[in-house]
Amino acid sequence: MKGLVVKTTGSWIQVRTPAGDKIECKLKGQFKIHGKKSTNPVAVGDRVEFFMQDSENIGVITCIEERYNYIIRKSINLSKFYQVIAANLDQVFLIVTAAFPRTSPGFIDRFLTTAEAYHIPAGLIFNKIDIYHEEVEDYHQLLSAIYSKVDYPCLNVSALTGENLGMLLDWLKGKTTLFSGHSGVGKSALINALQPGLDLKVGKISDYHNKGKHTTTFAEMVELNNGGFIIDTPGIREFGLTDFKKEEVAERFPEFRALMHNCQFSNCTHTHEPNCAVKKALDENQISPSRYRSYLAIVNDEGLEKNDWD
Ligand SMILES: Nc1nc2c(ncn2[C@@H]2O[C@H](COP(=O)(O)OP(=O)(O)OP(=O)(O)O)[C@@H](O)[C@H]2O)c(=O)[nH]1
Ligand SMILES: [Mg+2]
Ligand SMILES: [Zn+2]
Repeated sequence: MKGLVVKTTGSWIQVRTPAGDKIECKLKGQFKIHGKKSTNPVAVGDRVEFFMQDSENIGVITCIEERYNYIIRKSINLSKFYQVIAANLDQVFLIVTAAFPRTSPGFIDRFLTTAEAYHIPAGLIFNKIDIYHEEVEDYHQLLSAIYSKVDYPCLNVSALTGENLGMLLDWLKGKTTLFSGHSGVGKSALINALQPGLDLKVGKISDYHNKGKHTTTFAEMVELNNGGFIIDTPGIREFGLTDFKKEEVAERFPEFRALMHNCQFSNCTHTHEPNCAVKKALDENQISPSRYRSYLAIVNDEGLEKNDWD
C-alpha cells in the first residue's frame, strides 16, 4: 500500500492512505539517505510504501519514495547529524513577528538562504499585526521593505482578528506549504484560524522573555478544505545551516546572484576585491546593509547573535 507521511514522533509514523485513513506505522530496518546520518530517516511529506502487519493494527514501512525536494537543518545538539524537517514541498513560509517574540533579520536570512539552497520558493508571513504599535510597527515596516525589495512575497496577517487570512488561503490553495519560525509566533494559531475544527495546541508567551514555550513538539501535516496542505512544525531558535561551500553563499541571495556576473573577478567574494558589483550596489543602497551583514555572517560562520540588531 502507498501513503503520505503526515506526522512523525520519536517512534511512530502516521501515514495517510489515498482514501484518507490514518495508519500508525513503524519503519523496517535501517534507512540512510545519501550515506549521511539523519536523526529521522522518514519525514513529514514523504511518500512511502507499507504493509499491514498481521494481527496488530500497525503498518510497516518498507520503502521511501525518492524525494522531489526536502529541507534540512543541522541538529544543534548532535552536530554530526542533520534533521529532515519535511519533504516534497511546493513552498515554505517563515512566520515572522516584529515582537512577542521578535524575529531578527539574521534568522530570516538563514532561513531564506536554506530555502534557496533547496530551490524551494519562500515567503514571509508577518503575524500578530493586531498588536504592532510605534517602534514595533517601525521595525515591521523596515523588515517588510527589505524583503519585498528582494521579491520575497510578504503578507501581513493576524490569526486573532482574521486579517488577510483569505489572501493567505489563496496562497496555500492546492499546494503543500511548510510553516516555520520561532516558538510563539503563532504558527499553530494561524493554522487553526485558517481551518476551523483542527484544534491544534496553542501555547502562551512567557511574560518575562516574550518567547514561546515550544508548544508544538512534532511536525504535522494538516489538510485544508481548498485542497492545500500545511505542515505545522515545532518552533526553532536557530537555523543551523548544513554543510555549505563559502563560494555558494552569494548565489543564495537573489539580489547578489543578479549582479555577481558583473564583478571583475569570477571568484569574487564580495568583500575586499576591486570592481565588485555587489559592493557597488551596497554603496548605492541597492542592496540592503542588513542583507550584506547576513551574507558576511554566514560566510564567516558566525552565530546568530553577532548578526542581530538589538
Ligand atoms: N495578538 C495575537 N496573538 C496571537 C496571534 N497569533 C497567535 N497569537 C498568540 O501567540 C501565542 C503562541 O501561539 P502558537 O500558535 O502556540 O505559536 P507557535 O508558533 O505554534 O509556537 P510553537 O508551537 O511553540 O512553535 C498564543 O498565545 C496565541 O494566542 C495573533 O495574530 N495576534
Ligand atoms: Mg505550534
Ligand atoms: Zn563581487
